[in-house]
Amino acid sequence: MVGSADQETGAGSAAEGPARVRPALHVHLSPYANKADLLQRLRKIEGQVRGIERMIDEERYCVDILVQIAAVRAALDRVSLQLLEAHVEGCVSDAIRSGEGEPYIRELMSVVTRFVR
Ligand SMILES: [Cu+2]
Repeated sequence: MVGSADQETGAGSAAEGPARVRPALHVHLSPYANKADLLQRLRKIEGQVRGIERMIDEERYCVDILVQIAAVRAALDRVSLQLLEAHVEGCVSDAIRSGEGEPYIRELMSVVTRFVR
């Protein structure tokens, strides 16, 4: 989950990705991820990150801080997995059904690779 800043903008996948990019709002259509749930999880993560900031400011014990960082990483991984599942069930499945699956599958493998390195 360590990556460069360009992941935030989504840049880097356009070259080999599908020609038309769907809006992120499609997630509400999936039973696996809905917008409200994702936003709630992210707000919780935001709070956890502020907690880490506070721990460092208060010069708390290093290992206690590291445990909190690991928890945030795990929480972000869960958000990613939920979004990934929604994307596969939604965008990718739709594209395959309409005979345009190939670029979506290439893009999917490319983004999954970012999570395993
Ligand atoms: Cu999608």
